[in-house]
This record gives sequence, C-alpha cells and structure tokens, in this order.
Amino acid sequence: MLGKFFKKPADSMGGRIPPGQTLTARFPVLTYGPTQHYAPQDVQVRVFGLAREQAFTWADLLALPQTTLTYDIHCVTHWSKLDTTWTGVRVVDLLAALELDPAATHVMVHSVGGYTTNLSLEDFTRPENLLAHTFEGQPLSAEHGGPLRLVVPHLYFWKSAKWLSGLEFLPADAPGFWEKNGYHMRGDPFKKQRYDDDP
Ligand SMILES: Nc1nc2c(c(=O)[nH]1)N[C@H]1C(S)=C(S)[C@@H](COP(=O)(O)O)O[C@H]1N2
Ligand SMILES: [Mo]
Repeated sequence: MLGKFFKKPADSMGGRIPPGQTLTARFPVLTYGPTQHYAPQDVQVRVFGLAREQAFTWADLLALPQTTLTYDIHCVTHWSKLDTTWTGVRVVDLLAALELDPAATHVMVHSVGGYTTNLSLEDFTRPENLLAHTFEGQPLSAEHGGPLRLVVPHLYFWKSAKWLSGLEFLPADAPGFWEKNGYHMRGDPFKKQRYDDDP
C-alpha cells in the first residue's frame, strides 16, 4: 500500500537524503489538532519577548521583499520531499525590520491554535528560512499552514510552524510543543536528532 507512494532511494541522491528517510512525491499533512482556517487579512505575526514589540499584518509582510526558494524537506516521521518551491518573506529580511535585545539567543515560534516550537537564533536566521505564503506558485493551503507558515528546511519539518502567529525572543532555549513531548531540542535530520535522548 505505502509502496505505491513511497520509494526507497537507490542511494542517498548525492547526500540529499538523510539517514533513515524515504522519498515521497506526495505531500503528507501532519498536524497535531485541527487545521486552522482564517483569511490572509487576519494574519498577524506578533514580535515580543526580548525585542521591540511589533505586529506584522499581511500587508506589512507583502511590503517586504518577496523571495522564491527551492529546497528539500524532511519530516521526523521518515519522509523526505525533494525540490519543494516556496515564496514568502525571508526571515533575514523580516529581522532587518526588528530591534532585538542583544540578550536574545533563541526564539519560540507560536502558531494560531497554540502550537509552539523553539529555535536557536543561529538556526532561525539562516538565509534560506522563509515566512512562506505560496507553495509551488499557489497560495499555501490551510492544511499545509496557509495563509502563512515558517519554513526552516535544514531541520526536521516540525520546526516549520504552520499558521504562524508569533515570534517570542528568549534569553535561553526552552522546549516547544513537540520538544516537551520527547522530540529533540534542535532536530537536525542529517544527525538523526529525532528524540531528546539522541546526541
Ligand atoms: N501549527 C502547527 N505547525 C506544525 C505542526 C502542527 O501540528 N501545528 N506540525 C509540524 C510537523 S510535526 C510537521 S512534520 C509539519 C508538517 O507540515 P505539512 O502538514 O505541511 O506536511 O508541520 C509542522 N508544523
Ligand atoms: Mo513531523
């Protein structure tokens, strides 16, 4: 049954497929709890914690530079998908509009519905990370986190929070939703950092 959709790569595709991952051409939906449904006009990304408080509306975000990038994504449930194309605001372009307290070292990413996930600033500020509103040239569907989700492709996909609503800058690392429930604090797929007892 799964064999119809998942195919084992003959090799690691030149190192693109992390250990233990299987390629899929589909795009599985993985959400804890219900899909959130709301209009782009209701998007608000609140910046708080160790930063000057600000709230970005949809119009604010569209007024920032828009970037389209293609990369591979890897889910902790063992699927990887190659060459996915996303459009949105690069995290670094948003950061240019923020005033962070120099004491900030981590960010807690918040979603509509209460999901959270933590990132170090080093992981959060990678140039390829996007606040994405478009997938393969189409508005991002609600199931996949539309109107707006974070995409952090170098870490397991649970770090890519759907229905982005807030960025809380912190003076230390703290676990988000899955990290409190046994997942690794960082989640590097090439290091197989799946669970909190993985090195
Ligand atoms: N808000 C929110 N974001 C989330 C999740 C979630 O449950 N809620 N699940 C995470 C997990 S575990 C994965 S693998 C990816 C799945 O994204 P997809 O459904 O677009 O494949 O979203 C991540 N972002
Ligand atoms: Mo996941």
